[in-house]
Amino acid sequence: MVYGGYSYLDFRYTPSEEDFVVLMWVSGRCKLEKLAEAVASESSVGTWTEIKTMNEYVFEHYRARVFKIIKVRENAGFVYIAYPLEHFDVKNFNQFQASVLGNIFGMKELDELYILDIKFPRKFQKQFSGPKYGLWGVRKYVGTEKTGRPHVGTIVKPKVGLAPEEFAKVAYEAWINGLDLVKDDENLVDQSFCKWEERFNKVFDVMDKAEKETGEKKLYCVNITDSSINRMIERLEKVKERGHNCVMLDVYVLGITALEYMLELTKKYKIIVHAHRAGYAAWHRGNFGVNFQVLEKIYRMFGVDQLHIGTGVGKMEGGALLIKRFHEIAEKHSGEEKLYLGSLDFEFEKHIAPIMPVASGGLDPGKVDALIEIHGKNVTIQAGGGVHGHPDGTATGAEALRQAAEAIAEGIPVKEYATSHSELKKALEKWGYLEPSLIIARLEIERNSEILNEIVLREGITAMKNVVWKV
Ligand code: RUB
Repeated sequence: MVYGGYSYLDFRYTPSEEDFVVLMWVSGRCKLEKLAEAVASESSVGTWTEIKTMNEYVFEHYRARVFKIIKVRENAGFVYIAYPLEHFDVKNFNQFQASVLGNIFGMKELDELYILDIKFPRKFQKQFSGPKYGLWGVRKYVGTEKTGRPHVGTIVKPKVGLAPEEFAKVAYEAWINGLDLVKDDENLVDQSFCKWEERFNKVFDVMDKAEKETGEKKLYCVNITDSSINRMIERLEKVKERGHNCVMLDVYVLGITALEYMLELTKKYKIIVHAHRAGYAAWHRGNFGVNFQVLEKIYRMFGVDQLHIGTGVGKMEGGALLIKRFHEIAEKHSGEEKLYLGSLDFEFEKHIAPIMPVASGGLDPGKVDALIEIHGKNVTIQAGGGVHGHPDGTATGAEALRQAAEAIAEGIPVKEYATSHSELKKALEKWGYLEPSLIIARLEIERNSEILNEIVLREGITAMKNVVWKV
């Protein structure tokens, strides 16, 4: 079988340590082999027809190789492609994206193209510096590296609309009542009713006050995201001038170029970067798309310090198994290949430190026990509605969330802790209690990985999405 005059199938090929390995789901209007060749060709050296300018050296050294195919139907299945390192620029993710995650999404013969996972060779990873703080740096800053309790935080709500003074009041109440972190929402930056500089100064003042009163270090993830690099730099300079140590970036909407630039500065200025992933799902959820685990690896390599990865129990997509995998990519050095999850094995270079996983979206204290089953204690638990929606308001909501974290640190079920902590009790009365056993049962289906694999091999990505990712 050939595409554009050349064959890209090479089932005897074993990827080398220096190859990128890409696992994808492909379906379309002709045989899977042909579709796989089309993708390999268009994403590496080829085009739709034979060309007189192709030579053996180019084909041998720079082409992609389809080294494995798992057919689910004649015209659909899982495709494994290896790309040689020499194909790509040095430290230029955009060029990698234009090749491997580029034209192929527009090819006529494809009905579905979903990039499940990418294994980045260690030599490629060496080009990136990773996070300056990461999980352990942030823990050290907040002072929790010994207790190991989860961090707790809130997103000031309403998302947008409060004036700087009102915003600062909410932040102060949250901090003095036990929260470690307060953040802007993804869509709050510099609107006329809440100008960035005024908000930042007011919140910084109350943060300072709260730190003195509580004796704890606090984080304010002030959103500096902007389509103008200059405006982001101006804000960063102001953050630095006041001696503040944390900013937030909407990393997906920024794109890699702006992100890389900003991370160089934040590392130089020793500022912690909280990464909100708003918009990632446009890539992650469709039939043509890229799974979040790919973005997550990139963000860790480039060096954000904390990253939203989903909850597994809250309002946003992603079941327990998938979110556990995202947690693994944030926290662990290496992980196993799991076909039923659509994931390849991974190993980070030593210097690419773990990042702090942020669980956020639809959380409240009653979900904390269940959440910990997925994430363990190395997690930042963030609740917006789940703090400000407490029957007695923000202050009591913050206390309740901190109590839930203390319960975890002491190894006491949140439900039990609530019997002697009225703030927590009221939160559970309002939102209920998610039994951790439900999540444990969901996680346990992994024990039957052979059965899960069988289902996925029989039904393809639909089973992955409906049976495994949503569980
Ligand atoms: C949280 C919220 C955040 C989500 C984003 O508010 O809306 O923006 O965490 O999702 P609330 P994700 O606590 O009131 O639900 O973290 O999955 O990217």
